[in-house]
Amino acid sequence: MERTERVMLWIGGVVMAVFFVAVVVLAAGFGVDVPGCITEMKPFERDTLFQRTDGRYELHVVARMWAYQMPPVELPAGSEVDLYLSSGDVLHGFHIDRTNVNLMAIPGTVAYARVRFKEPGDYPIICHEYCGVGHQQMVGVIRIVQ
Ligand SMILES: [Cu+2]
Repeated sequence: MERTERVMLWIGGVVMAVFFVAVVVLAAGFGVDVPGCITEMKPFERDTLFQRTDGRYELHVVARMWAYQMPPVELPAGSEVDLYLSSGDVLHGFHIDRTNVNLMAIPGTVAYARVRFKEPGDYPIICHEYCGVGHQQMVGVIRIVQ
């Protein structure tokens, strides 16, 4: 092996190590979390919102052509929401603007994400997966108040 090849292999290894450390630091230090798909929970048919503890809520949303079936959501700033998403018909998207929540509503499964709403205001929800002729009307909102 030539010296240049060895040097390039070392540089590649160091760059990969730096990226790995960056991913670990972001995941542990900044709470970056990858949304998951829950396999042990049966898909639900009804939307619900309830308070689990002080400042912590659980929201169940059912996506159907062409609306999100969800209760009116008005929560205080600083609330942490465990979000469970299911689909009643076809594939839908679920993106909450100004957050990192970006889920797929897949029929027969439940998607999960946890989000904290720090700032008051309206957080629009949009479908980012083409789901039929009414796709562009598929919106919702989460209202956060002081
Ligand atoms: Cu859609």
